[in-house]
Amino acid sequence: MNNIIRIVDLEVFAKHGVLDEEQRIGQKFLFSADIFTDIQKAALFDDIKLSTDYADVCRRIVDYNTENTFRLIETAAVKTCEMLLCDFPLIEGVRLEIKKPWAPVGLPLDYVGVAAEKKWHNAFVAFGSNMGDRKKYIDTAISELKQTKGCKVIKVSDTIQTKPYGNTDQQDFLNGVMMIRTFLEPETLLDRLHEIENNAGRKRTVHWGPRTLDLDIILYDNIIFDSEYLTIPHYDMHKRRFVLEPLAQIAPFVRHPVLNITAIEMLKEIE
Ligand code: PH2
Ligand code: MG
Ligand code: MG
Repeated sequence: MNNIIRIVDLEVFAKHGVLDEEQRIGQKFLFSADIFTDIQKAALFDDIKLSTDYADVCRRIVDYNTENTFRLIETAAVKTCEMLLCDFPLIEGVRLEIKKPWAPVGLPLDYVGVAAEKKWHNAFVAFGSNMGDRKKYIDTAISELKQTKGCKVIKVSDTIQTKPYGNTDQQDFLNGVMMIRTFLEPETLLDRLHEIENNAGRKRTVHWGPRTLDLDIILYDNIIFDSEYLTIPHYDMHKRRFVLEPLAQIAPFVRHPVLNITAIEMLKEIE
């Protein structure tokens, strides 16, 4: 992300603040943004339609922050980043700083401020179902993810019927993988996937038991992440044909960040 459109110290009179008088009277805020976007094509054709008009961006920042009030400038910063990613399709990422020069601190200072960064990430989500109307659970999940703010479904693999792996005494699965673009952080994305599983009536009774809907994050950019609730890459993805086959169909050259081999190579390894 080396191409930047830069806005510095845009003045916005807004009512963000924790104190009553801040919410009532309002004060001056200064917004600065580094907009990460590919400017090469616009430069080549010298055409504004191939870029993002900084005047439109400035107007949206002003409108959004006068129409909404937040207690924290943290919230204003993060939500303004998200708004810009949603409203301007060519923006890949935003680094935004908000300065509050009149912050009621009661001590002389230049300003207080926060900076936030948000960008689109590429992630792969594996889906599976082996109970009830399997196709309907999967189709509904895909459309719910499409309607999720901060998630765009880019590609969906064919759905394949697979024998249960692990606990084999259960119905066959329908499985597939989708590629998404998201500005949700991995754990926030996981929360949303759990919500969609719950909407499908998913009950967490038997570990590895039959399920109406299972949604697993298998890759997220090339991060390696491990917490109590979430492991990325998915700990067993490189051994599962029902993940690798659909993954290799939509992203043959995507790499496993730990093993450093492509989806096609992983699939060959298990054959
Ligand atoms: N999911 C599991 C365990 N076993 N087998 C198949 N064929 N498909 C799955 O999605 C699957 C599985 C745990 O999530
Ligand atoms: Mg699973
Ligand atoms: Mg799961």
